[in-house]
Amino acid sequence: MKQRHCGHELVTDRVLLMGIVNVTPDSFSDGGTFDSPGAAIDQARKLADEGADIVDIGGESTRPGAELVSIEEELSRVIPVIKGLKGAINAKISIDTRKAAVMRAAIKAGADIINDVTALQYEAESLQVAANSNCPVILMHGLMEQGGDPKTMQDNPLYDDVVSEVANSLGKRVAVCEQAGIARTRLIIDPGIGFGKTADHNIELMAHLDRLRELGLPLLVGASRKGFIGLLGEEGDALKRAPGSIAAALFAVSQGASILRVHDVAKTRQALNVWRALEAAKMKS
Ligand code: PT1
Repeated sequence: MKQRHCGHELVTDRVLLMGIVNVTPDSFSDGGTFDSPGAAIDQARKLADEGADIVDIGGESTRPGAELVSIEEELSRVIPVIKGLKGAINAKISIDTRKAAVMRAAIKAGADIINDVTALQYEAESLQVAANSNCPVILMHGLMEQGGDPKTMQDNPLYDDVVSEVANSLGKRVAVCEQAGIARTRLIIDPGIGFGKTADHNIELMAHLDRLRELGLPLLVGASRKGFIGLLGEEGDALKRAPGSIAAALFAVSQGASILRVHDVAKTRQALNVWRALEAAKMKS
């Protein structure tokens, strides 16, 4: 088995599960059930009890077509949740935001990890906020070059070679981060499945995750319940996409992914345990 951790502080040879906690009224896959701090805290606790290594707290939906939210609104959604979870769960807390002020406040409230779907490009200040913290940072590819905003990112995503372009773009962001004083051992890369990508682009990226692994950093993959799973699995209802999501998760791990961002933590862990045991038995014989 290839080493996944690259000397990284967060990642070991055990695949980490990041459980998704949307603190948004318009969330695509949980119907806005978690739009109050209490409900989001309960959901995060449930995911931690299911064995999530990380809970990812997001107050701004970045799914295709989503509307912008103000800093004040985003802060009022996520900060009470982070404060309510700090010290109350075993899982680490990541803040899913592209706003520097939200990162700063979240870290102060107890967030352990920065997860930015714009790879710290949405606001100039974000690089410094990340550099001044000690947090691991997830750098996701999201087609910022073509004005990547959730509202328009799916309008007409174009690539000559999606795998090379995502790898090059992430490689550049890694270099910028290192120059800004963010140690390489804090960086995690993510192809950004569904962000400015057609289903074919997503499939191409999933099939060539090994090319992203060449950057020598831990790889996070978030495919859970997304549109391309619905397409391949022929399931229009995002809430019914756990089986397809788990298939994608296992495939991603077989291609070297270290962290999986998922809705269904217990189900994914069960699948991973069975798959890993069988793989280990195969290696021995
Ligand atoms: C992700 C991710 C994320 N995804 C990271 N953070 C979302 N690091 C939010 C669809 O096609 O993959 N990595 N934060 C959710 N975004 C989407 C995108 C949800 C596309 C749904 C789709 O259905």
